[in-house]
Amino acid sequence: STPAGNGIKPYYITTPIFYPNAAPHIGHLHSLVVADIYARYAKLANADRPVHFVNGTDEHGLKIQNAAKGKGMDPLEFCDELSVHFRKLIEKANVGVTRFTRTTEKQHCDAVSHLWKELDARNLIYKGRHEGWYSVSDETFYPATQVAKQEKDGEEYYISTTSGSRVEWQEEENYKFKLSAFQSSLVAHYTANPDVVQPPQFHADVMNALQEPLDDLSISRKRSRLSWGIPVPNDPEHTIYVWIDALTTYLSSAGYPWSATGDKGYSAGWPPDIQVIGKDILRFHAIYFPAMLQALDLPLAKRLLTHSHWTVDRAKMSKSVGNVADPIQAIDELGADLVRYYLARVGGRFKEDVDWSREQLIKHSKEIISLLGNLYLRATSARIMSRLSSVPRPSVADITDTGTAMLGPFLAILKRLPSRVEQHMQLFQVADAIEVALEALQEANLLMTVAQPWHKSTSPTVAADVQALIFETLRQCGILLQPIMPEKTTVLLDALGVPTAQRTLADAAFGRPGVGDVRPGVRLFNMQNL
Ligand code: ME8
Repeated sequence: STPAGNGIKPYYITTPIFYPNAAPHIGHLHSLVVADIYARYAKLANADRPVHFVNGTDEHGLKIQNAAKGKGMDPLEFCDELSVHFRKLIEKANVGVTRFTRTTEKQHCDAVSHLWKELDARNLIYKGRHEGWYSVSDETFYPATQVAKQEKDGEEYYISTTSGSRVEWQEEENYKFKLSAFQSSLVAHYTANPDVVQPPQFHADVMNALQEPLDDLSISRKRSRLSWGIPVPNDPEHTIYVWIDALTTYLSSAGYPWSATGDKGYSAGWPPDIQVIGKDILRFHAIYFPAMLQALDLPLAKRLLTHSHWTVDRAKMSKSVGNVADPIQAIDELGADLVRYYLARVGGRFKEDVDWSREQLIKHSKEIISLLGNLYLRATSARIMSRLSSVPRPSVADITDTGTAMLGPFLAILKRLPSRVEQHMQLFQVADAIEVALEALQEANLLMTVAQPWHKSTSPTVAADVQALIFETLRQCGILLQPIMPEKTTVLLDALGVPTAQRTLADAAFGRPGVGDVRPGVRLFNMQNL
């Protein structure tokens, strides 16, 4: 189920695979939407290049083992039930995942065993004692410097100061991966490729983390403690650490170990063009996984797009805490596109945490309904349509500013619009890309108000020019916003009569042919209750 090769390396994009210990929340949808925006954008940029988009569920480990036990369920049955919710969300939100991987699938488990054996064959695995503070919720050890004692209702316990999760002291003999051997090659990689980790502040975090000596990584647990996982090859008394298992999904979902192709996965898409992650798991993706890949002599991901968190009343939304916003409920109320729009518009800056609220969701929905939906209705109003019924629509490339001083600055905005959006997208500034389109829509609305094309005091020629430029704005924005709001932009471009073959990124250039028979009165959003 990996894309067929035609000489072009598929565009490969991944999101984290989620723990199915509870139903998905808005944070999960956020990662999915961000990745979907780039997957769709890649398609618009090059329709011939296959897109491979991976997501799935991370089903092994203590966290799931305990959650299933708490429900009195068999862990696989438990995962069967919850994994479905993640799939449903993907469908409902129109996210174009091409491969949904469950880590309990045989093909994946085989890939993990293979990877272990490869590391072992390179002498990078050894048995040693391990002790430290383990968080089941985060499935990770924390150094003593990141652990603090807490007291609540007379009970004493320890938490990680990084995530706030509870930690427990654990000591046992287990297998370790020689992570320390990759310290200098990782520093060299990030020094030579300072653009990999985006936005730049997270590159700085990775460089800082690499200033500290890397400890070898404990990569197995005694079976008596953790039975729900993939056994260590040739030592069934140990279970493979869930993060080694989970990170291997990115490889297994692209067909690793590629014994048949011999091209290190290139024809299946390897390496990823973009891996989208939340900042909580930066270390796993920027240090552990690249070290594993270096160990295996495989190319590293080209970009690691790291986003911050959605909070509720400033606390990180999380399944364990229970302060979550339900994405299904939001989509049922407003439709997928308005939720996607809000996530991208507000969460698309990636640098800092943002607070989720229904009021903000409604406020931003109204913003786009008014700027885009109402602009369409204004430009195709009955009065304008009847005034211009016998005036031929000018070609926008021929429109000049003669006679009015209004059109010049607006023409300049439209001419620059596609390249400005593209620049922001390439720099992973999704929110800024959207804002550039919103500015153009705002100016278009203003132009309508000032030029009054419906009024008899405005000459029919000027009125026709103004209407043609509004249509052009709608056409350009319709094309450029397709990755954000795929359904609504399709309705818009259909209503404008833009042929489906003329909706690529290149078609967004000012003055490209496109607008055909415009259907008046089409309501993009039907939201009387907002
Ligand atoms: O960490 N805001 O799974 P997970 C924004 N299985 N994004 C959020 C978020 C929030 N409040 N909460 C979660 C795991 N996310 C592992 C990953 S990958 C090989 C294994 C998103 O279910 C964000 O992408 O805890 C974060 O990194 C991910 O969900 C964690 O999901």
